[in-house]
Amino acid sequence: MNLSRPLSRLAAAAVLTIGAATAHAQEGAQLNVICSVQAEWCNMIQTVFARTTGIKVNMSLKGSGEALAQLIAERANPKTDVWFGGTGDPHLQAAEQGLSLEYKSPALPQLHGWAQQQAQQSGWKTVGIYSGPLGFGYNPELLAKKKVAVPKTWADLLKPEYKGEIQVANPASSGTAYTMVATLVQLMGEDKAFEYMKGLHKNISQYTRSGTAPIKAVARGETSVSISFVHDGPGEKMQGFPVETITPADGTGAEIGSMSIIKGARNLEAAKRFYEWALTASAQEMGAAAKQFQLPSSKSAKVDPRVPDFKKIKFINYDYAKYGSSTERRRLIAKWEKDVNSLPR
Ligand code: S7P
Repeated sequence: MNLSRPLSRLAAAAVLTIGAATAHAQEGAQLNVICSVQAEWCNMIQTVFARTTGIKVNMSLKGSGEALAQLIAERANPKTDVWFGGTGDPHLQAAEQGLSLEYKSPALPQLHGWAQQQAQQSGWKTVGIYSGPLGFGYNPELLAKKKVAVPKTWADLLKPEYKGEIQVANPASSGTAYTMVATLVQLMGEDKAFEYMKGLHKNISQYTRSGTAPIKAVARGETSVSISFVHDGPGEKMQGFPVETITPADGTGAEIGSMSIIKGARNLEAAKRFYEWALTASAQEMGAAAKQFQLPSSKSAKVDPRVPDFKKIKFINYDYAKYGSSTERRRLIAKWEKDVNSLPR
């Protein structure tokens, strides 16, 4: 396989830093991973991990909500060993439902507090691998053409000039969209948040299945505004698309992208090895090398200048334990379906 330049550099670094690991390369060993970040990053970790350890990685790409649904369906006969990436709430739900394995990594002290807290809150059944703020993506060219201002607050999105201009994913299938629902409920209180989402519904052109689809639609000029993780913007921009991002001035939430080992994993030793590797700084720096700009959870990982500056963003105090619980997640999604999605637009 022909590796791109950043990939070959990272592969070389990984081979050097995990040089000892190659000494016990596990010929014939395999690992089944559900990967919930974008394809380029998934492909990179698949290639580099296999090169450094000799363990073949069978990778299946799925958004967070879909990944959780697959793990629930596989419960009696798990085919997955590790779930890498995706929003933290469904990882917490998987932990609560006994789908993931308790595993306390010796690398935990090398991670930021929020990543350790995610591990602790799950009873050590998941861990934070990155974080990223929720905000808006917008196409400056389309907005200028339509003479519509850049939205700066959640309230702005209710204005009539955005009618048919906004895309967001469906919270039943997307962890990104569930993060939006949970953020609004915490920011406004539940009653006001649902009134808000009913108003927003009138301006939505499409609820997509995947959380990353709306910002791709913005980048390609199919819609003017998206509700998205803002770290997904720079990668689109690097491909030459006109897309910018902004976080709402009235406050927003953030995901703790997580990783879990699946209970009943058939390749447990390989799963633990992958897990430890994925927590190293060099493995985490592959996100930016793959044009994905979440904040890495390893305190030693280099932070790319395109990673959103968390210090400049007004964050709510997101209650990950409460909004990651199965009961709360199911209740809010059912309420959104009944009270919001069923309304005409
Ligand atoms: O990789 C980008 C990203 O935004 O996608 C992940 C997640 O799978 C989103 O999927 P859904 O919303 O479709 O469930 C995020 O964790 C990640 O930051």
